[in-house]
Amino acid sequence: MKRCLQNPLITRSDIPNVKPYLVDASSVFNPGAVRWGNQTVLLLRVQNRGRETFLLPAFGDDGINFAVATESIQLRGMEKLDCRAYHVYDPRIARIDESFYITLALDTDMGCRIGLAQTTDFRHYDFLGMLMHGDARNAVLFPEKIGGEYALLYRPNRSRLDGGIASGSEIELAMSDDLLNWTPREIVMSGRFHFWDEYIGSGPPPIKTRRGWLHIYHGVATHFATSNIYQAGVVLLDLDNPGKVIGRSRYNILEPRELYELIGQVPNVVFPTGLVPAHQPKDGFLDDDTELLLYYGAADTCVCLATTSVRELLEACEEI
Ligand code: BMA
Repeated sequence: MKRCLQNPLITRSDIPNVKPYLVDASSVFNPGAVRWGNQTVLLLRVQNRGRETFLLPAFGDDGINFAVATESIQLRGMEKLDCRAYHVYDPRIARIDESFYITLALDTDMGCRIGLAQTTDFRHYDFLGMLMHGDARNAVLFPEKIGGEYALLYRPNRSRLDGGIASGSEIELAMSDDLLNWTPREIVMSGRFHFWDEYIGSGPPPIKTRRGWLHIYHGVATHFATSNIYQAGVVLLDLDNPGKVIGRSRYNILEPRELYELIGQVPNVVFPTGLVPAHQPKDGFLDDDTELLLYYGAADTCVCLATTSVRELLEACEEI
């Protein structure tokens, strides 16, 4: 992956003061990203000095320079929840037909849950509900139905990392008729203990190529005991049966190397959450030459961009 020379693209100093809660922001990271007309939209995870979480949209036409909105988004319908969501974070955006669906992590008293929101204009957002009941994070929707059903990848939290954070080493597939009621189907992939991706979770929603669904995920290496290393890798899933892995990168494709990735609120973190093709395919399949823009959080402190191509990701998936 090639880091953008303008990295970090968005830092705390780019966040406008949104009185009374969001003044002098502490950090901005893990953005959802999607192309909308001629613009790229980012949905930024922003924290204030109370370590409270806000989601702010940012808009730009060149994929590099963004104007951050002066208001955090409000999710209509959150009051339907029968529990308090302390933090709503790590948005992933999938376009299905003319709607944008946003999968979210919700920190509640029962643990972490997956939430779903919808927008068509990035001004009004509806909270549709919580998906599934168990502790889970890192949910991403496929951008179209597969075999007549919606498809979702998610990562159940069945382990605890040093430091107490709930994590997991399996990405699973669930299917649904209505986007709200999901049936777990199968484990798609597991972490590789002792190597770069011991604990894993989905990054941005998968993208469609003729060879399969390309999916960027994050892997956590814990074997350096005092410091977890968050990296990015890629996997290729079967087009008709997305529970089947066709290829997987042996090496990570992006790891913390630059100072803005090595040092910050949480050191040693690249956390990919948004993937935007530079050109939209006409027939639904991305060509091998298509440039891809990967937006990621660095050290849980700022937003960065690295680029690659469909071809390079497909080649990385042949490493095993
Ligand atoms: C994960 C999530 C992410 C975060 C990452 C690194 O477990 O909580 O939101 O960026 O840890 O701290």
